[in-house]
Amino acid sequence: MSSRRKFLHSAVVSSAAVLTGEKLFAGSLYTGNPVLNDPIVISTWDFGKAANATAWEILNKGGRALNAVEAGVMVPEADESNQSVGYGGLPDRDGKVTLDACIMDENYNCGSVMCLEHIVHPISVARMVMEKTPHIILAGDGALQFALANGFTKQNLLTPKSEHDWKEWLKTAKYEPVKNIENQLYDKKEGAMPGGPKNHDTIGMLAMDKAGNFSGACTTSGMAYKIHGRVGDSPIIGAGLYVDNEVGGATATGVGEEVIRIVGAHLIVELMRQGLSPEAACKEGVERIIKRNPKKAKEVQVGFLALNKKGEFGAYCLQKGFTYAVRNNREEKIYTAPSIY
Ligand code: SD4
Repeated sequence: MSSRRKFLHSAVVSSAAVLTGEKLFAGSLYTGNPVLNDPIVISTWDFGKAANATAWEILNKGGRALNAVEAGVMVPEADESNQSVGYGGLPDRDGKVTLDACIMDENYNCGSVMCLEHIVHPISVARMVMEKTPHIILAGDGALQFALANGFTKQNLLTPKSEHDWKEWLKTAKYEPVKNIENQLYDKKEGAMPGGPKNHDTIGMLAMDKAGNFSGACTTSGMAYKIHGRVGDSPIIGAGLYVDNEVGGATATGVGEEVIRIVGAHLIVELMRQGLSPEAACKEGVERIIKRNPKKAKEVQVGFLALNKKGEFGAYCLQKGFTYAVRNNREEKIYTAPSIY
């Protein structure tokens, strides 16, 4: 094809795509009328159930979604048996437990901490960044300094169990950062990171309160044995978490690098705005990851979870095994997300 013909051809193809897009979404643009007096909280993985129970106490009394999600995710943060969130999280390759967390409310207010050490509840530091500073993100030593100046206490987060697991990993770990990171991505048999906890992962939580307002929180110790300083999707607003009070919210778990590339949570919220159901939007998100690199997508896990203003929820993931927990007036249940593979 001549370059002029090639140009004309692609121009026709792209205008057809735009037209199809308009047709697809015509008339279904999301209106966002909230459901009132019917609160709901959803969160990633089985351990989300206990976190939801705490969030539910607040929602059921008419409390604010923001307070519910903060209190909810504090449960796994403090649970030392959970080796992928907060206290007891698996360390980076240097043996340091570094935590990532973010929180977002119904007014686009958000706060985030990245690579924070020594603090059991990074989510509360993230909330303080949101409420007490003109900033959104604090990272590393600066985040720690801010936390300590605001009444948080320093604690050793590396439990004997996580230290033991890290030392075992060190026996075979080759210092080849990229390869090692890829090697620990996903163990299809176990549904979790090899050398890491089984079925334990980031907690992302979304809630709608009785007033129909949304908030979300996301907190993690990130990928086990990562390079010191590595930050995943979880504390990045738009990637690991996004909330838009007109539409709903979305959160992510799995290999953060894949989620960041497609700005996953924001993408899913925007797809819901255009009329997709939470599940269909999450599916489109994982398909976007496959489209970029189909070979890589087969080797990693990413799961998305979403909730809209009607109180409808849904999820989708790459590999089998992603579960999420739901609590509302009608049910307290763990669902298994549909997967592509
Ligand atoms: C990260 N998304 O740091 C987080 C960790 C996670 O399964 O969810 N792992 O990339």
